[in-house]
Amino acid sequence: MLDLVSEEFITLDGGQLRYWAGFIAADRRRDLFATLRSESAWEQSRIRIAGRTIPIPRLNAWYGDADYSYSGVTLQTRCWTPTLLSLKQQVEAATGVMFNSALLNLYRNGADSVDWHSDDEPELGSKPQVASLSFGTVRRFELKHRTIPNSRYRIDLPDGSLLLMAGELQRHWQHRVPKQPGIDGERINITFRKVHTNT
Ligand SMILES: O=C(O)CCC(=O)C(=O)O
Repeated sequence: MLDLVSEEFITLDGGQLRYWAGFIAADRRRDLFATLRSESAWEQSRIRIAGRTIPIPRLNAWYGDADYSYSGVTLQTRCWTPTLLSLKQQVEAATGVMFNSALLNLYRNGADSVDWHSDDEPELGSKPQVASLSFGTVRRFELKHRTIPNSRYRIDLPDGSLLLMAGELQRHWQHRVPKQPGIDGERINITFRKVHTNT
């Protein structure tokens, strides 16, 4: 069956979001969540802050063709699973953007989060396009402009949604998934990226 999924364009000051609310068909979401949850090589990464090494508040896993590190965290690269490859192809067909890597995040409950950052590592190129696919519990996704005070945007990302961060968004904006006390359910997020290995 052909699923008709509508795309929404959200223009921010100096950046762009493209959003598909029901990108993954409703009858596939539960199975995909279960497969990603059980098949992925979840790791507890640690970062060094003020001389102390602390666990980050989520689990993650890195799949793809290239090594990757961010905020001092280096993740072991795993080979694509059939599930991830097929999701990557679906995302590429919708967005027209080719990816060679995926960072998976598992938020175990509302105490897990990712703090303000941009996906602007040099190996992602000058205008990184990052496609964010969500499964499971709805979590809030917030953006704030780096220099324009009070310039913020937020969106609740539901099960099966796809958000593409495009244009110069990573240069001008930061994003985060804040803690949401009271949320019990798990969420898996996949960010597909293009890592340039020869820069
Ligand atoms: O979980 C999300 O929606 C965002 C994840 C994220 O910001 C990242 O992996 O860089």
